Amino acid sequence: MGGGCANLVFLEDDLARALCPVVRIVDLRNWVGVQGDLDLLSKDNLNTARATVLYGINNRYKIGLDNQTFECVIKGKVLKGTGKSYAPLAPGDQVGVHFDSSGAVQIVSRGERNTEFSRWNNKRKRPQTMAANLDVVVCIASPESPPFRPRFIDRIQVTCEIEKLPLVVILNKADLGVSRTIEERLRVFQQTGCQVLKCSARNGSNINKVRRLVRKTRSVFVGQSGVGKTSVLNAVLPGLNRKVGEISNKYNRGTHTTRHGVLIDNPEGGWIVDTPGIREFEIVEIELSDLTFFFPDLCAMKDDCLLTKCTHDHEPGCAVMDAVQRGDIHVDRYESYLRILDSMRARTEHNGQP
Ligand SMILES: Nc1nc2c(ncn2[C@@H]2O[C@H](COP(=O)(O)OP(=O)(O)OP(=O)(O)O)[C@@H](O)[C@H]2O)c(=O)[nH]1
Ligand SMILES: [Zn+2]
Repeated sequence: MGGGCANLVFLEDDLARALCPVVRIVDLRNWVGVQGDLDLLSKDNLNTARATVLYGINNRYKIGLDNQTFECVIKGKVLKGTGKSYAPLAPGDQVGVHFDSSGAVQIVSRGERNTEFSRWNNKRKRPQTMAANLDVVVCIASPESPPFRPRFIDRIQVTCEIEKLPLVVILNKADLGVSRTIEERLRVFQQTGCQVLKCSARNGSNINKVRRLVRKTRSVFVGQSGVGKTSVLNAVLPGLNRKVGEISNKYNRGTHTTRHGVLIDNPEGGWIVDTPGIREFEIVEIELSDLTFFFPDLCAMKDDCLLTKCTHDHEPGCAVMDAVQRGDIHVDRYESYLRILDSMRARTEHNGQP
């Protein structure tokens, strides 16, 4: 692993020294799972290092520590303080790992996250973190095969606004042609604070721009299946050669080639998390009345609404609806807002909450 993502703490014996040569004592006190156990950690579990989670499958995790990777499990199977989420760890998480004298490696704690990118897992009714400790989210889309779905990107943007994470929208497969309607919708993303880039993993156009964007940066690539997340990644990091999927002829969409999120080290600094294609993206739980804050274009209008508690879907004197009428807010953005509002209301009713 590059980028100094792993530092050894409480280094005591030769085994740990051999496993991880970088030595730096760090304070683990604010780490989830550590509170109350610090004495135990420092006195008895001396061979503890700090590492980065690369991926996890069925409670088994691959972690990166300097230039090595290790397979490990969570000590006691549960990390204190992480019970309310779909999984305790995500790619990008910083973890404290313990090496015992037999060479076994166990995760004992998780570092506090600076940022996280999460979706709502409707089946398990919990937030599911796709990547942690990010600098930027990169949403990849395509004009065709699969078709452009701007309302999907809106949901990614709302999530980034919630987390205060910058979003870059990349339209891959630009070699297939980009319609005026798509250009117009991309402009809205630009106007609402996102960086927008068109590229083609197939003919290499603008791949150097994507490369510059992710250099020395911690990022996650998200998008529907088949838009070319892995293809862009392969183009940006030559020699990577991750498996690329086929577009199914029957459904004109991807075939979910990437099965779980994986953190990939960037030799030029930083890392990228490649994630599985997402079919439906549900937003994590927020106060219904806060949704407008996460649509910058709607938010700019809302202070002129007649009612302070306006939800902008039926109220008289609604400045947001007026702006949609005038064409100052893109009608499809408003549609997106209404659909999210609906799904959040349905979720609240389902949970039996007021
Ligand atoms: N025309 C064109 N096709 C592309 C481009 N990039 C990728 N593809 C094709 O799109 C298909 C899907 O590519 P992947 O990279 O596997 O897409 P993905 O988004 O990673 O898919 P999942 O892993 O299923 O989420 C493959 O057949 C690629 O060859 C491009 O720039 N132009
Ligand atoms: Zn309103």
